[in-house]
Amino acid sequence: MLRTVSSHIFRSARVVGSHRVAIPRVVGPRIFARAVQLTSETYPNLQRTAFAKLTEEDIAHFKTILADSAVIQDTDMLLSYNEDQMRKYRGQSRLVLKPKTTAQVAQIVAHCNARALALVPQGGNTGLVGGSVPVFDEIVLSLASLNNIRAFDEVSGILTCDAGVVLENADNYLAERGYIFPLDLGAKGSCHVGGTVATNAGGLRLLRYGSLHGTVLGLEVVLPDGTVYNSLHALRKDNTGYDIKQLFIGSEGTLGVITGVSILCPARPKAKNIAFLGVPSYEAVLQTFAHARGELSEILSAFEFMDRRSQVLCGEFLKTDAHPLEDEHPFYVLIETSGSNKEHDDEKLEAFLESAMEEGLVDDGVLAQDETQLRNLWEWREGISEASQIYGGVYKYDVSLPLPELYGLVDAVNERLAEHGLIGETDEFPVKEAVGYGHVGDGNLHLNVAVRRYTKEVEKCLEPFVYEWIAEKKGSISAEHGLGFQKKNYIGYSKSELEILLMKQIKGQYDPKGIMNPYKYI
Ligand code: FAD
Ligand code: 2HG
Ligand code: ZN
Repeated sequence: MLRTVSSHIFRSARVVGSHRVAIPRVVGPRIFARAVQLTSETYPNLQRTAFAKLTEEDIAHFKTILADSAVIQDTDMLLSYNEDQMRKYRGQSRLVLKPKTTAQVAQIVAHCNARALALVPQGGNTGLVGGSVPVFDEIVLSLASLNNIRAFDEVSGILTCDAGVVLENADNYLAERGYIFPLDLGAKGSCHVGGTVATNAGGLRLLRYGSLHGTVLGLEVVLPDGTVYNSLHALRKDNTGYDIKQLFIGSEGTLGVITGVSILCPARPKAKNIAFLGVPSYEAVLQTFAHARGELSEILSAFEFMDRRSQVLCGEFLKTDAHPLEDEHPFYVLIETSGSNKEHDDEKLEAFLESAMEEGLVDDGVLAQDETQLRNLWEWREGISEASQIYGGVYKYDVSLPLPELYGLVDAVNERLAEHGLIGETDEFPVKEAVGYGHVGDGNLHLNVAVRRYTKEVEKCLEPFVYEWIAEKKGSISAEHGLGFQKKNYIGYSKSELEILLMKQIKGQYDPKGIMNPYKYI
């Protein structure tokens, strides 16, 4: 049974553990009736840059570096490397290369640079801005086979691993040693450590452990000319000159191929609690957050919010109508605490919940009592990302906004879609639903517009409207997913001309031929 804090505090609680439904963790081969449209057809004005075309001699050369099985040309096998997670973008690559060592990556990249062949580094292909798949015929350089743990220091907690280690595998490895990976996200079963560094992913624990710009201590990167940059010395303090590794964190494969990562991992918390709460308004979500920060302070490890519509969508995805809270609420909040003393944490959390109820911030809620319930409650938050896609497609906007303005974007978009007659319950409307949720603790909203089909009309209705709205409120058009293909034309809404110029200079310096992940970023 889920535990109510006390009967007078929480009006209802539902048993969720007994019918636990698992979110598919691994993004596997996708079987869908409708083919994804080629990106070059969706955007017919886009021109292929004059990169070289792949020849039989190139293939023969790659086969001198890699085993034949790591040189993939089979059309069926190429499909999943060409299509993105949202089934929105499709490239036309005719070649996937799967190196197992940094030396092989370096040889491949050097050859591509000499020949002016364009490349797309690819991790778990879970990125949400179309950055991980080719646009035209770029070669896909998959890091999936570069997947060994290199070292772990049980005193300092510093992990050094290959870029292609799956995030969940890294975390499981650390769990056995009493440590935790400082980043967690819904795609953990598929995304790579290197991919998360390349995107500077934020995720569910940023509130507690901070950004990868702080936790990543060193990187190994194959630069666009094939040189290997290595800063895997893993020192916590090093003030000798520019911090070069920072450039690659969040560079989305445009400056080099990350092949190794060393990262500082915290001790795994011994005690964990999850409270799943129903709250009456967005204003109450914010007040609950402020209250939680004050009352829970050092044990608060996540504070996530979800609107009602996102929960309906998630129920459809999870194929259950047994929501953790029986009654409907306009908003929901998931609070996680992590600490070293269960009794202490329980006491603190209960005191916090009691006062939040008394102040009318929270109407209802449940607490997980065991690991299964804990995971189950998380699924109603983590599942929304994939749930948003079940009708056919999704337009995703991952934005930073001042907290008081955050949810206003969801209302504004719903109104605009209604005004344009694009949203409705029946099939004639391309848009099914626009939902809002996200990492309140980080000021990060996820606006997901669930569509039955991708259409130019919907895209034009949403863009640049969404970006203009964000710029007006002095927010950022990408909080954590990056720019990729989707946002490359809109960076000016969040960065000044000078900043963009400086970025272009850096790109030109590292990759003068522009072979690394072209048509993306800037
Ligand atoms: P890919 O998708 O393969 O690549 C992403 C980008 O990085 C591409 O531009 C690619 O070229 C580049 N890249 C990949 N590997 C390398 C490398 N080794 N060297 C150089 N460049 C490389 N993001 C968040 O920030 N927070 C979340 O909470 C979150 N939750 C998610 C939940 C789900 C269900 C899904 C599907 C995605 C989620 N994401 C989230 C998106 C997030 O960007 C990715 O999951 C993750 O960071 C990408 O890792 P990946 O290995 O799949 O990289
Ligand atoms: C999350 O926080 C991820 O769940 C994914 O960043 C968000 O799918 C999304 O839009
Ligand atoms: Zn997120």
